[in-house]
Amino acid sequence: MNVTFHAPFATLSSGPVIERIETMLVDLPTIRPHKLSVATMTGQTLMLVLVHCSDGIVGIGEGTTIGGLAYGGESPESMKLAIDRYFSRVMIGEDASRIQALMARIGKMVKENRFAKSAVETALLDAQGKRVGLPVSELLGGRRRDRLPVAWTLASGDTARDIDEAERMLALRRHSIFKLKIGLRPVREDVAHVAAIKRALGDRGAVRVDVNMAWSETEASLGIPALADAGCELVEQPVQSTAALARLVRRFPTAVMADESLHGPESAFEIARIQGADVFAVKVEQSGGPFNALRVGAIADAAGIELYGGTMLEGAVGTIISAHVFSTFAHLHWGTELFGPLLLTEEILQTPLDYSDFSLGVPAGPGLGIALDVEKLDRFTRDGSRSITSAKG
Ligand code: MUC
Ligand code: MG
Repeated sequence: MNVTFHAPFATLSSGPVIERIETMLVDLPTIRPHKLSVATMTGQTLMLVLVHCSDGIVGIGEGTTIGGLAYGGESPESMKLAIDRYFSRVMIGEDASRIQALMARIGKMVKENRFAKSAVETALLDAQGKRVGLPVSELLGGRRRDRLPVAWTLASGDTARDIDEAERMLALRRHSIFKLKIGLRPVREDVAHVAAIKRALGDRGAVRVDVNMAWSETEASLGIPALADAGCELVEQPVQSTAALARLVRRFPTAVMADESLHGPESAFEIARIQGADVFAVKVEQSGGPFNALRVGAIADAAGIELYGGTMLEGAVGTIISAHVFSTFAHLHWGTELFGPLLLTEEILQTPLDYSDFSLGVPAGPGLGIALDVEKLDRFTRDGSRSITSAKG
């Protein structure tokens, strides 16, 4: 009898290695000004990262913020710098197929920088999916759904214009769930704005609001019951403080959702521990990448907290990695808001995403299942922003 003995910690044969990392900033206009309480956006900057591997496969990832640094500690420019200068030196020459191990190594050398990590992890997953011929959703445990409901955000700043926009979305059968951005005006004016939109839409459209932390706890105490009376079904991040959010959850029956308070698994655990939200807006970038977004989802499930698939108003790449992640969630009670590419004037994919029947199709091809339109990207890439880092420096 032949018996083969294996060394207990023998390393497996090495897979394809990372040869080059390319980054660029792509500036795209929005179809109209997008007014949030933290910023008014007239354009969006995508930080794209391309991971070139020795087997000829290239993985794509995206990092996107809202209003530059208005929403958090990272900007597209800071992500690009972090990847060019610090991530690359950890990644180049490493096995591209050992994604979790590589992300752990990066985590030792690079603290924080959740959005940049998310972009890089996305690119590695895209490459691995292309390599093994599977959609990223299958690498993440397997999709449970092929389509995701998609909300649209009404944020023109004008009630009549928002109603027109909602009517257009309903007629196109693109969206029937509407998230209204409020918090810039006095509470009473905001409530009147929400009530007017809900009155116009009736049962044809669901109405939710996102306050983006603009209210004090006192304002929220006034606003939440008035919004509920107006027919609003969900209030997202009305206040900044996690403790105040938890108090509001206890005081009002209306569903209250955490967004900015969530920064990945540890914060998810902390909010779950204090029963500080009814719903989590899971965002892949805010979570620190696809794997951490899955962990946030698992914590929510264990705590009985409902889930919503959030967006950082990403372009196509960031939107589709989110779609792959959200397609695997056991429960997705509140649907998603993966409409980012529809807010941009330019199509950057060879084949546009499938937005129809009030939902987004999760691509079925290998990796992310999308292909960039390179000519279009070249046209919108910020001058001098494209850089390539390789072993030669
Ligand atoms: C946020 O705070 O949720 C999501 C939709 C939108 O219009 O803004 C984002 C950010
Ligand atoms: Mg939000």
